[in-house]
Parts: sequence; structure tokens; C-alpha cells
Amino acid sequence: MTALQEVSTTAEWHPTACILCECNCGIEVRLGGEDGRRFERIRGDKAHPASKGYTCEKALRLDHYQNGRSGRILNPLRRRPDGTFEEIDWDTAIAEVAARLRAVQEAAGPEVGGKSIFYYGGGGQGNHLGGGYGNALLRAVGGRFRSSALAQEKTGEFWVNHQMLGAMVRADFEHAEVAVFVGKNPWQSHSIPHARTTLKEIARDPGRSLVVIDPRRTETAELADFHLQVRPGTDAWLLTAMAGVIVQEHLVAHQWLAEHAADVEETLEALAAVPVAEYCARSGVAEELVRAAARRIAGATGGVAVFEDLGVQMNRHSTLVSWLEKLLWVLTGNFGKPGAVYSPSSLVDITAGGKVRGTTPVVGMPLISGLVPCNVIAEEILTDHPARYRAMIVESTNPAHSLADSKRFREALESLDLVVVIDVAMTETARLAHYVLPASTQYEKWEATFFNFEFPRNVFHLRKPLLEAPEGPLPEPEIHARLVEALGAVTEEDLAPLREAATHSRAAFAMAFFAAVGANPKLGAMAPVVLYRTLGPTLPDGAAAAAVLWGAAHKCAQAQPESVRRAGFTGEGLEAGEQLFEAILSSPSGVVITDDEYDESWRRLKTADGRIHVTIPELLQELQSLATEPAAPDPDWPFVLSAGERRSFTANTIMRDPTWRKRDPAGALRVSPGDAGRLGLSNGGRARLSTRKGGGEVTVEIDDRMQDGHLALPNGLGLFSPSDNGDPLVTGLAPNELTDAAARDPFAGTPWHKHVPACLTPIDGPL
Ligand SMILES: Nc1nc2c(c(=O)[nH]1)N[C@H]1C(S)=C(S)[C@@H](COP(=O)(O)OP(=O)(O)OC[C@H]3O[C@@H](n4cnc5c(=O)[nH]c(N)nc54)[C@H](O)[C@@H]3O)O[C@H]1N2
Ligand SMILES: Nc1nc2c(c(=O)[nH]1)N[C@H]1C(S)=C(S)[C@@H](COP(=O)(O)OP(=O)(O)OC[C@H]3O[C@@H](n4cnc5c(=O)[nH]c(N)nc54)[C@H](O)[C@@H]3O)O[C@H]1N2
Ligand code: SF4
Ligand SMILES: [Mo]
Repeated sequence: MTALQEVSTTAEWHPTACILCECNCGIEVRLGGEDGRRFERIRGDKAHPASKGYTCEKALRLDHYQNGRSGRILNPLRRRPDGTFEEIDWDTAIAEVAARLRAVQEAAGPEVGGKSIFYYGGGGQGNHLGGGYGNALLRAVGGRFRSSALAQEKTGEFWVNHQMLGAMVRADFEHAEVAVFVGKNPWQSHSIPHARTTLKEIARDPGRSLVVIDPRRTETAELADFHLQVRPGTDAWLLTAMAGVIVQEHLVAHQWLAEHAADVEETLEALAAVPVAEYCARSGVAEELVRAAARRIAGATGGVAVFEDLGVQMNRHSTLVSWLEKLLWVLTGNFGKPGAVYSPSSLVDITAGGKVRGTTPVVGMPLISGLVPCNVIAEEILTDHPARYRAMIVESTNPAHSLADSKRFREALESLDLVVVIDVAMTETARLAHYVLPASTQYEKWEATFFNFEFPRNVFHLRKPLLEAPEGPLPEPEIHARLVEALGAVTEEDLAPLREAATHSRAAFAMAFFAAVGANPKLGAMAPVVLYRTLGPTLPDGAAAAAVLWGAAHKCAQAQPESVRRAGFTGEGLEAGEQLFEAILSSPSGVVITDDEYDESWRRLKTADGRIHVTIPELLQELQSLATEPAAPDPDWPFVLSAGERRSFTANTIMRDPTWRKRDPAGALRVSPGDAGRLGLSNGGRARLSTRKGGGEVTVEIDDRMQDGHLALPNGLGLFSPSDNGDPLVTGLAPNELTDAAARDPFAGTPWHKHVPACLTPIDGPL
């Protein structure tokens, strides 16, 4: 092949990223089809500094997102009184939405005002840029309350991190001697770089061990050296027993704790008194296996990496379990060294440090990371409390499907004065909106995520559009800018001098920008939109949406100067931030933004004394109450349903086209052979699944990986999609038709979706 040929072939591959899970693996797409818009071929992008060519099978079917039967919306829609929608033009949509937001502010009265306007979402698995601009919109209406899916899974863990470390943590599975997954199935759900390769390497290496805590013998558990097949919902007892073994068998890293930790004694005393045998029995795991796994963790010299996820975060005692999970690696000294737990750098910290920023206005729940717990949103709407939420702006999320108790959440949406949905598709939530504003897809605009947790070299990937957006949809930054302007929160007078400065040089712009926002805090609150409208138009290739990253790059360089410098951005003063920003703009496959030393993790701790604070009094109390908590099986609901399991063809509700699924087309309910036998269920047969909140029909899959009494329904099913004749088609059962918003963690308000009391009855009987 000649050099010229090579260039022309490789030029057909466009670098971008997969948007189906938080890994956002770099991919390359070859476009084709009649209109040149089909994703004809997709492969891993070897030039991506984090994923290095890795993908799973899901990325290869992304054409279904861009071109599938997904109910895409192309024009702004306004709901008519009879519930149908009519198309309107953008000017009308922006003017009416702005006017109605103002009306809601007024209706709420001077004291509550814009605080009655709630912002939900701002990004999914692949798109966070828009959310940056959404913040400005919320401020423009005087709003304060917001939330996202993080507040139904991660806020309990964020709160624990905040108490213990003042920093967010991840773990180095690539190098760990012992890898521990608690309620996490990375073979299917990934969340760590090149998950399957890493898992196979650990399994293959006799010097390394894999510990998996999961009631199901998952694909990950199958590779494990220690599979602790916990009884559903009893992880608190199991992990207490493990920590108890570490203390009682004198496996604690006392010297390390003396150097690095504080408030240790109370926790050690409590763990010394744990009845290990009894707690193992309660959790259904053989005591010897629990002891062996705890010893393996404590004995590792090459690092222990731990990851907890939905199996415990959406389950009983979730915040307590987050703390216990952290005790496993803290008591054994596994932080800030290779193969262990670390604190990553960030360009934008999505956890907001895990700080509690006040309470919700109606129920009074803590705003961990500034977020309203998802399970109380409906309660904060369906009330006559004067501070209730009266309007909701929903962006890039589908809460009518993803939040607990969909029926009640639909009622909540229907009772609001105004619902505005910004999405690419006519979702379950959009159907209930007053206005639907169509966004360009993630392959038609500049996009990025802030899921950047790599270590020691952290990576950021700004993606270029692959395709032009069709006439109609707009990128979110443009939608937010127009709304903010229509609300009068940013005026041409504010923008003109900055726009002028931007034509001179970046340095001149920086001076003018910092002076302007310094002099006018109101303008500072609108910074993303101001940057978009002034710096944005000067960025190359129409990358205006990246303007918000300019501020983020400067902050990153200021907050983490050494790490940024080691990554090659060596300029003095503001220069390092500029260099970082330029590198982000000009690296279509992603770029290393920081290069850490292992010690950096310690410097990121934000506790007053820089130590890890071991005891969390509220959780110590909950730990002690485990001793007397009755096991209360309910004969009316003999099963525990995990409502929302990640499988090889689930991707939240990002993929709406049912034909994207190569396996498990109906989204079957998994049932153990024992239970199926007892109930007379057959593989592929139909059954009725019910809970206190609802029910529906499911297809049964008999699965010998399930334990008796445990059922698993996939996430992301039960979506509407247009059928050939135009009628809406629904595939599978939506998990939150079955869940209960009141079933939630007392601290963080996170749901217990993995532990729904349920009942199952055959419909057909055996075939
Ligand atoms: N394929 C695919 N991957 C995804 C996603 C997707 O939709 N599809 N979504 C992404 C998102 S948003 C997230 S948050 C992550 C979530 O990733 P995971 O948390 O790994 O996903 P789940 O399958 O929901 O739950 C993990 C495990 O919890 C187990 N479990 C159930 N009950 C219990 C229990 O009582 N105790 C314990 N210890 N475990 C229990 C289940 O058996 C399951 O194997 O996945 C991401 N990746
Ligand atoms: N019962 C139960 N419920 C669960 C879970 C569970 O396990 N069980 N898992 C929970 C978890 S962990 C999560 S993360 C949530 C996920 O649920 P949600 O927070 O609702 O997020 P997604 O399903 O990812 O929704 C993404 C939305 O973004 C839209 N979209 C795609 N691209 C774009 C774009 O470029 N711009 C805009 N504006 N929109 C776009 C899609 O059409 C879709 O409506 O579900 C939660 N709900
Ligand atoms: S689904 Fe996740 S792991 Fe799979 S290719 Fe996409 S980003 Fe990577
Ligand atoms: Mo999630």
C-alpha cells in the first residue's frame, strides 16, 4: 500500500467514543449508506489514551442510536390540551418556555421564586457538556434544586468518601494483587478500563486473586477465586463479618493506620465484638470462605482494589455498606500505592466533593453533592407545601422511566405547572412534557464526559461531530444560551466587550473575562453561556460548545499544577491552563491531562489533618443495630427481585430501538432452576411478576446462576418505540413500574431497587 492510499483509507475512520457506559471507550467509525450517515463499521480506537482500542460488543451497534427506530424528534414540540403535540419553531419555543418559567417563579411567590424550578439530568453515560450550560439556566431562573441519576446510586458512597477522605476514590485494578467487586458485575457493566481483559488477567495469574460478592454467579463471579454468594440484601452482615475477621485475627495494618488515619479505635472496638459466625450465617456464606477471603485481602502486599456498585448501592443498608467496603481497604492499608485505591484528578468534579449543601425544601433530606435524592422528588412535588417544586427542566435523562415508582412519578410530572424536556427522542418523560426541545445527537455535536477517573495518567476526550445535525435539533449549549438570553440574564451589553477581547488574543480575553466576572457576580453565575457566546465563536471547527472547558482547564491547572505539568503542560501562570485547553481541542482521540505520582492521592485528601477518618458515628450506630435487626421474610412476597440488571444488551434507555439487542430480545426475568421447578415455569414461558407497587408480564429465563428466592429483571426495558405501522411498541417490562420510592436508604435516600419484595406466578403453566 502506498503512503497516499494509506492516508485515504485511514481518513475514512472518524475518531469518537462509545456513549453506552461511563468508560466511553474511544472508537473509530466508518460512515456509509446512501446518505453517508450510517455507522457502517465501528472499531476500537487504538490512539485513545485510556481504552487503547478496547471495546465490548455494544459499541459495535451504535448505528441503532444514531439511525435506529428510536422515535427521534426533529422539531420543538408543544403539548396541546388534549395531550397531543404540535410542532413549533425555535423562536416560539424559546420565548414561551422563558415566559412560562417566569410565570412559575411568580406563582411561587417572592420568597420561593425560582427555587420552585427543578433541574433534573444534564448528562447521561456519554454527554456532559450540555449540563455545564444547564447550570447557567438554573441560575438564570434563580433555581437552587437539582438532581441526576447520581442521587439514586452514588450519593451514599460520596457522603462516606466525604466523611472519611474528603475526596473521591477509585481503584487500580490493572495492577492490584487482590481485586474485590461488591455488588458489581464488570464483565457486563464495565466501569473500569478494558474490564474483560483486566478480569481475565487477574483470573489467569496465580499470584493474584479475584473476590466477588454477588448473590448471582455472574460472569465475573465465574472467574473469581473467592465468590461470596451472599443472600440478597445481607451484605451489611457479610462485610461486617469480613471486617470483624480482619480485626479479630489481628490482620489490621496498625502501623500504617497510626501514620495515616484518625478516629480508629471506636471502629476497631466495635469490630472486635462482631459475632462473625452468626453474621456469616445470616449472609448465607460459609464462615471458612469469609475468613479465607478476608485473610487474602489483609495478606496482599501488592495492593487491594475494591469497587462497590449497584448490587449494594441500591440495596438495604447501602450507606453502611459503602463504609464497610472502605474499611476493608483502609484497615489493611490499601490507599495511595500501586494496585490499591487512589484519588483521581479531575477536570470537572461531578461529585462536588460529596459535601452536603443544605436540605431539600419539603422532606428535609440532605443535598449530598448538592443533589436532591431521586426518591424524594415526587414527594417534593405532590404536596401543597409552599416551597414545592412547580416546574421541571429535564435534560438528557428519562426519569419517568428510571426513577422509583413510575406511576407516582408520572403523577408528579402531570401535576407540575411546567415540564420542559431536552432530548433526542420522544421518551417516556417527553410524552408528559409541556415542551420538548430536540437536541442534536452525540455524534452530531461536540461532546465529552467528566467520567475521567484514570490513574496515574488521567484522560479527557473531547469528541468532534461525525455528522451534521439535520435541520431542527440544536446542541444543548445553544438551547441554554437562547433561554438564558430570553430570560434577560445575559445581555448583548455584557457580551460585546468580551467578544471584542476574544478577537485579540486568548490572554486579552482571559484578562477581560476575569475582570468582568469579578466586577459582576451575576455574570459569573452565567459564565458557561458567556464563554459560549464570546470565546466560543473563536474556537476552531465550530467547537463553541467546548468554551466551558476553557474555564475547567484553567481550574484544573491551578488546582493540580504538578500533575498537569508532568502531563506536559509546562507553561507559567495561566499558560499551563491554556496549553491544556489547546491540547483538549486538538486531540480528537483524547489526551492525558494529568500525570500523577502515587503520593498525589494523599495530597488530594480534604480532611482537616490530611488523614483518613475511620469512624463515622452515624454508621457505627447502624452497624451496631445489625445485631438486633430481625430478618422478616414476608410470606406474601416470597421473592427478592433485583429490578434492573446490566446485561450484554442493556444500556439504560440510551438505545431505544429494540432491534439493537442481539440476545435476550424480550428482556427476560431470570429465575433459578429450583424456583422454576417449584412454580412450574418453563424457559421462555410467560409469568406474572408483581410487587406492592405494580406488576406485569415477563418472559422467563431459567438461569442456574441464580440462587433460589432471587429474581433479576434487566434495566432499560419497557420503552416505547415506533413500530412499522407507526403504533407505539413496548418491549419488556419497565423495572420501575414495580419499585417503591419509600424503599430507600435513611441517610442518602438512594433506592433499594435490587431488593424489591416480589411474587411470581406462571401464566401459561409448563409447556
Ligand atoms: N451492559 C450495560 N452496562 C452498563 C449499563 C447498562 O445499562 N448496560 N449501565 C451503566 C450504569 S448507569 C451503571 S450505574 C453501572 C452499574 O453496574 P453494576 O452495578 O455492575 O450493574 P447491575 O447489574 O445493576 O448490578 C450488579 C450486580 O449486583 C448484584 N446484586 C443484586 N443483589 C445484590 C445483593 O444483595 N448483594 C450484592 N452484593 N450484589 C447484588 C447483581 O446480581 C449484579 O450482578 O453499569 C454501567 N454499565
Ligand atoms: N429499577 C431501576 N432503576 C434504575 C436503575 C436500576 O438498576 N434499576 N439504574 C439507575 C441508574 S444507575 C441510572 S444511571 C439511571 C439511568 O437512567 P436515566 O438517568 O434516565 O438516563 P438514561 O436512561 O441514560 O437516559 C438518557 C436519556 O438521554 C437521551 N439522550 C441521548 N443522547 C442525548 C443527547 O445528546 N442529548 C440529550 N439531551 N439527550 C440525549 C436519551 O434519549 C435518554 O432519554 O437509571 C436508574 N434507574
Ligand atoms: S459499552 Fe462501555 S465498555 Fe462497552 S464499548 Fe461502550 S464504553 Fe466501552
Ligand atoms: Mo448508573
